[in-house]
Amino acid sequence: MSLQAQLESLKKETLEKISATDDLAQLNQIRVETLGKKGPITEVLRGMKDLSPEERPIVGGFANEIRDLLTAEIENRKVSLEAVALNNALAKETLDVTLPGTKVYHGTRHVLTQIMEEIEDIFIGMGYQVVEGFEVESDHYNFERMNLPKDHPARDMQDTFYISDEILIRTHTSPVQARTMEKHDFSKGALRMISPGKVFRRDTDDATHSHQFHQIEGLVIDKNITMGDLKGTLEVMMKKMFGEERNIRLRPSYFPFTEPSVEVDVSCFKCGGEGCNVCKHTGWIEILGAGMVHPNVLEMSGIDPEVYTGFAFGLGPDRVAMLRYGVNDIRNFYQNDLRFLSQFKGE
Ligand code: FA5
Repeated sequence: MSLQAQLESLKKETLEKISATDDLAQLNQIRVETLGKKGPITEVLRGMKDLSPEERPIVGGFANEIRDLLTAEIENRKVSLEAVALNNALAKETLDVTLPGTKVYHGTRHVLTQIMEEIEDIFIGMGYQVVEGFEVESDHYNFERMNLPKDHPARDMQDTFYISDEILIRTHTSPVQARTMEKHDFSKGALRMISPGKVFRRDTDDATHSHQFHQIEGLVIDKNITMGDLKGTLEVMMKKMFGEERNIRLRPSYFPFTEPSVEVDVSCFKCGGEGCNVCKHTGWIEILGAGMVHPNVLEMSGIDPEVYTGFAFGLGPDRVAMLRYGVNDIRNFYQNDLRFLSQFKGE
């Protein structure tokens, strides 16, 4: 067979193979086999030296023509096979951008933090400063400066966790009173502060008691402060927290650091005072302890009780939250169950 005839049949055979394949790897194989260094076309071109000078340009031209033709055909086939592969991939991996996205879970501040910040805002609005105290306190500030000397029987009301004889974790936020009073400069005006924070007691946990809970201490000292100021202040706070229709009542009580002392009740949020299971059929719910600051407490902090008077209160925000949301067990606040906590979304 002449060289031209060989090339002609190679061309025909290769064109058939190109159109028969639908696989890119196989197409590449055809290219290497036909046009590669060891392929038949290179072979023909190499054998040209044995041809007569007349034949050489004719065969050479023909071989080049076939090589160019096959190169172009392989390239065309490659482009169309790639387009098919791309279309198949697009069809398979279709993404519906109109489907709803995956929701990102947003946490919220703890319900007790929300309540405490709300109470802070009410008092900030009345010109109070917010003071932070220490959770680890000394016996001196927690008890003695609150008019509870060592061996005072009223210490039993607040049994606690001692770290040493003199160091304990505080049983109430009242030590912040003494720490703030002794630093206050009365030439700059009245002392008005609240102090929220954690407190600890050796109480047995039940539906309304936890060994760790929160308090918000309040203290106002100036000339001519009376029980009327205390009552008015608490009334404003309660109405803001529980609604305008709420009333409060003051009952005589005893705290060593206030004289006189009161327990403050709020009219029941559920029955409005009629009596129900929430208020134990009394129409009232106890929410805080308060009173006029005892002259001994003022004196121990270097304040003259003949010139200055003041009131103080200690409020339990855990109980406020229970009343506000109708939570019937205080322990829910401390068990970190998201099914419970995530109900309080905050504003
Ligand atoms: C005191 O702790 C006083 N320091 C409050 C005070 C301050 C009186 C300033 C006068 C002047 P009491 O022990 O009653 O008082 O606690 C105050 C409030 O804390 C209670 O009304 C209640 O709301 C809350 N409380 C007390 N014990 C617990 C407990 N174990 N778990 C949850 N809340 C409690």
